[in-house]
Amino acid sequence: MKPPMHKEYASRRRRLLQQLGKQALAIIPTAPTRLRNNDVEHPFRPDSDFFYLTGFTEPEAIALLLTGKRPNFILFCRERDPKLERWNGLRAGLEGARKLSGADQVFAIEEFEQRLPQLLEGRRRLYYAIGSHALLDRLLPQGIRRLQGKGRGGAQVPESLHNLDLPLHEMRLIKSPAEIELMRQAASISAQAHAQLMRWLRPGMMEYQLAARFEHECQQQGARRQAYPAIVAGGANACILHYTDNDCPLRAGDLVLVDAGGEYQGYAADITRTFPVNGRFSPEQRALYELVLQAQQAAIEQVRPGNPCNAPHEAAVQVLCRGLVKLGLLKGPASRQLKRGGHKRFFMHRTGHWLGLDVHDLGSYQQGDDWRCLEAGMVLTVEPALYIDADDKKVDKRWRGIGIRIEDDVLVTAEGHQILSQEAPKQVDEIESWMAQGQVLKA
Ligand SMILES: [Mn+2]
Repeated sequence: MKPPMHKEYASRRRRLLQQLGKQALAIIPTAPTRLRNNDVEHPFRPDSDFFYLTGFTEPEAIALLLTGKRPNFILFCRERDPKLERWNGLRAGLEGARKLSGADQVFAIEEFEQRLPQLLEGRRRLYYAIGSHALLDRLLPQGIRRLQGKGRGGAQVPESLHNLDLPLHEMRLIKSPAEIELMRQAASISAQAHAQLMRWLRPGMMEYQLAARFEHECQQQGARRQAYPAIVAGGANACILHYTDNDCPLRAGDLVLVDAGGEYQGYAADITRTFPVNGRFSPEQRALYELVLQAQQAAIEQVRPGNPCNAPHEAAVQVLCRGLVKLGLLKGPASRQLKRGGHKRFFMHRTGHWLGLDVHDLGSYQQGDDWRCLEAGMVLTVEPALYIDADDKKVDKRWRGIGIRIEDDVLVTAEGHQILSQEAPKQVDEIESWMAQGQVLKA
């Protein structure tokens, strides 16, 4: 991740603090490191909330935000250690971390336990996600007890515990111009990687080879991590929603569904394309594909400020029900199927989700009993699909084993919307001619 944009992070912290009330303290730890096997760790990725507020990317760090007084941003992190750094890589150290994060004070992480009671003193409201961090879950009650012990003279201990998720995740839901720029990059890099896969694919390749190639294309463009494990699903594997085995050969005559997105500077892309392994859709594949595409277009048209966030889903489901009746996959009339959710047999998930630092980004979908309304600066995926089970005896044989999903990343703008992932072809003709060019190149 790039050196942080100081002003941007400072303004996020300021806006969050404004919502926490007087004498509040928010404690935000970064993610713990996780062992993969024996002494090998999984690659570290900072916690999204922590990163959003600090821009600091090292493990073993805790941020404290305090309302009403200075210092109001205190960071605990690892000290420099030349011996360990020779083995495991450089650390920012306390001074480096102060410069990187803009913290008012920086202490060694080892001092956290000892300094905690003093930091809690005089704070009425404590914001912390209980149960999210084993060490803090143990240290916080201890720190409060120690403070109470010395408090016969009247030390102020926190009176109430609050969930930081609510104000913080509301903020994360509306992307700033700087965030939108990064998300544009993440989506563009990933969409281009999808396009490259289409041209590169040949029958007989393994699903995991496409996953590897996708990651390669992303990394070449600076998206160093994947936002989630890629789904590369040939033929009927596409009907498994979160298929990640990716270990089958891709056969001519089948479709392949690729749901993959790179992560750029912490921000996720989440894009799905479904295309024919041999470069040509069969009539059945084409009919279902056109229907999903039509549903996706209807859904995307509903993305604009003021519309309920469920509007894209409703539009997609309407198109799908009508189309499924027309193709004979559902019995009419379409309005009855729509009412009883007949489409759920073939389309069992929702049409999208928020997108941001997390691929399923945080923030509520409802306000009270109502769907919340879309606002400029939100980013969501639009991903209708159809999955016809290979063993579904109730449908004509020719449809069985076809799974199709088409997913784009869409920014809500003041005027309506903007598709961030449009560099990946999705019209039938466009895909076929683009793949044919690839076959010429290979010949
Ligand atoms: Mn998605």
